[in-house]
Amino acid sequence: MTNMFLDTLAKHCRCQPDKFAIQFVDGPRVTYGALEATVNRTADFLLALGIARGDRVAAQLPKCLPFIYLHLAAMRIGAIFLPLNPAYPATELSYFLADSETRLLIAEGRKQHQIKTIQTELPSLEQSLFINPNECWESQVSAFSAKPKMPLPTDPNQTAMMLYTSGTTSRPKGALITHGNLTSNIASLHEAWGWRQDDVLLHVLPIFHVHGLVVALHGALHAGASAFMLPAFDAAAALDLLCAKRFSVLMGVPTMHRRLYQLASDRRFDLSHLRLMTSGSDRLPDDLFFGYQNTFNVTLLERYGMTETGMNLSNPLHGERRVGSVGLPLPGVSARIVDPATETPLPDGEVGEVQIKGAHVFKGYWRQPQKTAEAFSEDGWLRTGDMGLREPDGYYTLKGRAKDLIITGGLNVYPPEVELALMAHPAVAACAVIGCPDDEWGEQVVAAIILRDGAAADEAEIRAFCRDRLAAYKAPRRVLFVDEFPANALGKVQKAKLREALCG
Ligand code: MCA
Repeated sequence: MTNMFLDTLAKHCRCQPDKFAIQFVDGPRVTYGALEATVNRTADFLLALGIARGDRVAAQLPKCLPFIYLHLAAMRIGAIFLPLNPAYPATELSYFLADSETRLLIAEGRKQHQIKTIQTELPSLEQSLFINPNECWESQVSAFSAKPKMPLPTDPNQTAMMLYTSGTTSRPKGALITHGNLTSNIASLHEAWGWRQDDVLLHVLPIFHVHGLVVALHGALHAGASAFMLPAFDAAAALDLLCAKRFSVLMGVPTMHRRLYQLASDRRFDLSHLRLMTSGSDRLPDDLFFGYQNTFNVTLLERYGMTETGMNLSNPLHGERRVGSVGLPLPGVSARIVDPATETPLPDGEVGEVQIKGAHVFKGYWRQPQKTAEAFSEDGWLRTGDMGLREPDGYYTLKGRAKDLIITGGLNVYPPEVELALMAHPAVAACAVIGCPDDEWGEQVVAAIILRDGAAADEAEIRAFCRDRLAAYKAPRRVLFVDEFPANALGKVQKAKLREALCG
């Protein structure tokens, strides 16, 4: 195995201490030397709080420097870092913290009240630290040692991060990502995408997901490159910055690319100085691929990944970036297409389930041996739940999903989770949640509801009800009241027919 990600980062910190590693817009430039010192101080701070190897450390923070320091510091001392979407309401947060038996939570000061309301449900949560993300973290840990107190983790099987993913049949599961997984994936992307030390990344993604945290931020740090961070995606600010020619890399989801493209309207911008602009987390629509070529003189590089693996397939840096295709297996990644019923490999051109193997594949779900076993075929391939085909020249194309999943703005929403929330409403007799195609978001969450006899509820009330229980992006954008659902002989709702009837 190549040097682990944290070793490579430490090497950059030693060899180029004055180089700019990370800068938030309007914030100070953090050099590699300063990054190393603050991460070490933060690690020492965590040790002083009693955090030990294997403990879960959760952060529910906006995109900010303290988040990055805490993330790297927790991994550095062998703890398991759990990033949480700041949009999670108390009910979801409570589940994640309880299930993971998190010992330490770091959150924004304004969350204090929310945590108090769920504290009794969280016997393992020994400490909650409320911070102001805009205050200088460096001064808060200045009393701690800038010299590492313990060696970096050396066991590639040791868990570095835990990321919750929902499922079609169960509550969200904590995917365990090891130091070896991170190292393998980042080394593979380094090679495939030609990461360079003089790259400057414009970082526009959230950092509580694999895409923004691992693929983009770790990617830049592993290369010894520089990352300029926007705290939230803003198409106008991003386009101004991109035109200023300081940047060489941008990674985004199709909704972001759509907003940039729409902002350009009928103007032309030459962004060809960017050597790499990627798109992922959802399918890149063909019109956007071609629109980008015409408007920005850029051919987007589409790739395919998932939380459990990081990146799997990618269009090439050099060579054909094929519209509608997610490209070829990345270095060190094996892919195959199988018949979902028999799990036997299918010939090129036939649609089946995409399965993946490699050192980047996660080690399992936290305390869910059954779910972990179900995630893999008998011969050890990860069942992605995505359908696709392999073309004779090795390019893969995705062709829908075997699982009931909606992707909106690059975020996964599992209909059963939304349906569970809806069923808690006293007026709802039955419901079905579907994804309707949407130009900007890819898909929109739409709920079809049958009301109980004599009960009344309107769309606004149902949406508000969901938003109290679910992160805003999971709440239905549209609520439609119907008298019945198309069902098969066993009474199961036929979602494909419902989509045909309701998506219009
Ligand atoms: C925000 N809203 C959303 C979403 N984001 N609704 C549905 N889907 C979303 N993704 C809601 C807001 O709560 C708000 O609701 C309304 O939409 C409009 O908000 P707006 O300000 O326009 O949105 P935004 O804050 O600008 O966010 C849009 C976004 C964001 C920038 C596209 O969703 C985003 O950063 N997406 C990237 C997600 C990502 O990183 N995915 C990677 C997952 P209201 O108006 O009702 O208040 S990792 C992964 O998938 C794998 C590993 C992979 O391959 O990458």
